Amino acid sequence: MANKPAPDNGAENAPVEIYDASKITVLEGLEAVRKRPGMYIGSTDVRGLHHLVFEVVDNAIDEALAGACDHIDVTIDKDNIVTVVDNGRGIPVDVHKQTGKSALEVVMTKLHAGAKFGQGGYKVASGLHGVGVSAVNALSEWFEATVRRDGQIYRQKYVRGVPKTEVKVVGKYPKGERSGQIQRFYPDKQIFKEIDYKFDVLAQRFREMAFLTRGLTISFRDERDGRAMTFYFEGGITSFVRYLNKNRGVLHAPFTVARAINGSQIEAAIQYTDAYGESVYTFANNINTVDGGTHLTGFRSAITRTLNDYARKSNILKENDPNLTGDDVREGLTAIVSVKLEEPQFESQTKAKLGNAEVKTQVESVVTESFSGFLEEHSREAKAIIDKCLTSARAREAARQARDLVIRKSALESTSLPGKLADCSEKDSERSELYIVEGDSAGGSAKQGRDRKFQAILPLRGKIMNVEKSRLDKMLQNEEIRAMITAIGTGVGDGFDLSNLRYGRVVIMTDADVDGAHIRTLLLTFFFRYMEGLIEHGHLYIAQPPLYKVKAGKTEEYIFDDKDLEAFKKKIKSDKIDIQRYKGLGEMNPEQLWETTMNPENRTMLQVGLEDAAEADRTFEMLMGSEVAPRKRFIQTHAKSVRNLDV
Ligand code: 0RA
Repeated sequence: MANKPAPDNGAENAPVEIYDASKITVLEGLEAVRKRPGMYIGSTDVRGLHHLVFEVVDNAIDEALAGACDHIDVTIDKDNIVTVVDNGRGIPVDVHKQTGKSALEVVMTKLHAGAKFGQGGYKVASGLHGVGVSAVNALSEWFEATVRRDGQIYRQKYVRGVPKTEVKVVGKYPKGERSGQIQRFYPDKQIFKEIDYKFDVLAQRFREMAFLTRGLTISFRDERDGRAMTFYFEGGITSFVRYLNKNRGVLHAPFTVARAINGSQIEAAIQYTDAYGESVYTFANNINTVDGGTHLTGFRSAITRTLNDYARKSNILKENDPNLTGDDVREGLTAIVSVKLEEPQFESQTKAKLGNAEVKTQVESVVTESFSGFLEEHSREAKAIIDKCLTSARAREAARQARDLVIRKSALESTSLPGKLADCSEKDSERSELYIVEGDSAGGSAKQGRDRKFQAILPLRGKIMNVEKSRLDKMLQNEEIRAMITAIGTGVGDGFDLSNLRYGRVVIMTDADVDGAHIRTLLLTFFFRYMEGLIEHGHLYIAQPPLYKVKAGKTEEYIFDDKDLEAFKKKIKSDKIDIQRYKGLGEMNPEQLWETTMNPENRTMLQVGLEDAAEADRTFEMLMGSEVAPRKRFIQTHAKSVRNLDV
């Protein structure tokens, strides 16, 4: 740092540091990040925190996509320091002509500077918000960048984005060892309220990245609790599809295609199962495009066209049979579509939807050509797939008839809401809430405890458990479910209309035991598949009743999980703690239920989101699907928590 005398600016104790013009721009750039972190990383909660990790890992993945790196190690140490090591080429350290600074310093301190240095190849678009590693640097109390390149080890350190050292040679590494980059940082507590990374969230994303980058190994170690996982998938997206279908009955071995076309790289893996849902996930430059886009459109039309053409040619579909519809060919379809583009265009800030028009035709032609070739060469598999589509078509027709019946019935009954519903007096849906409560006795407590002005109660009997193994379509014929649909008012499936929603909040309130969890999963899956709009627009919630009431002397508290119970025991240090465990909602009297779970002033509720549809889908298939073994395994691996819930 320059050490000239301070200019006379009239102030006593003026700062000694002198900023030359270039440094001022650097500071301005990164100061903007610190002033409005949300604009760069979305938020400063745990998501924003994870964003920092993803941003740094994405940079290493770009290096892997360029073919220069095949190992990435991520470590969170006991003090919450994150270290990301890769064996790529290392960020160049030579002096960058425009700025007179080391390229490393420019990449680390200038917003959006990274891309300029990349030569060719596809970019992960530097994470969701495209901010680059300099934003991570700005939001870190300290950052240490180490480069292994040309036999030398270079290092530069930063504090809140400002260089604290020059780029210095700190050592040599032996000939024959790999070059690479080591990024170490500690998120700034002035920015992040809490530093508590979630292992599962990070691991899931690393797994996804490893699937999407064939041959890449990502090792993840969490030294806070010693957990560690390594992801490497020789099969790339073929392995991804196998993973998604692990708990499903498959109709054939996965089919995969990978082809370059007009500068785009198109990959797809397809495998049909005997499940009823569709599990198609799309990616553009490794970004999970949850809202689909042109690659998904191209893929879907290729599948529909190819299966219809084949079914006609092979005479499985006769002259007078109608074509298979898009819905018919999507049932039981598991697929990954991954495209890599030099200039991806995303339609929203969140990058959830791909916009490049040319990609539709590219995906469509690659998939049509290769998938029809697969069907020609595998007639047995082709027949199994088309039979499945025909069964789906028939089931859909039967379901449509059943649904019509429900809708006709509910139209007839439209003036009469279900008898068990205890409605509220508030008619404005923005201010009203519907509690869906498991069991009559809990329903009774909720009815007495509620604020009848804005809270309605619909008790459900345990009976819906009986339909768990059947198709969700059958659920529509269940009386309890029909009462729920009528009370909510929106209708289901294609007939869903949010403007008819009768309650702004629909709250699932079940017991904290195994049956309660079961019913909750079932209801969530029902909402996910038939009233997705309810979740998408944030109207679905899960109530959080307390697990315990504890008393020690005059202190009395409600406790919501075992972690808090331990904390309470530590805090009180008395032998005489009276712990009452609530097994079911029915054990609480109406006042307690209101106080702890329903009163907006005290309660916490979980808002249900559409995120992680892949994992939710997997869990549902596992719990509800036809394969018994994985369900057993799931119950065994969760036996501990199940026992805790049950005592
Ligand atoms: C710019 C140019 C080159 C590599 C990199 C950046 C690079 C960035 C990161 C970020 C994490 N790990 C990284 N590894 C490399 C290419 C340099 C060359 O051509 O040798």
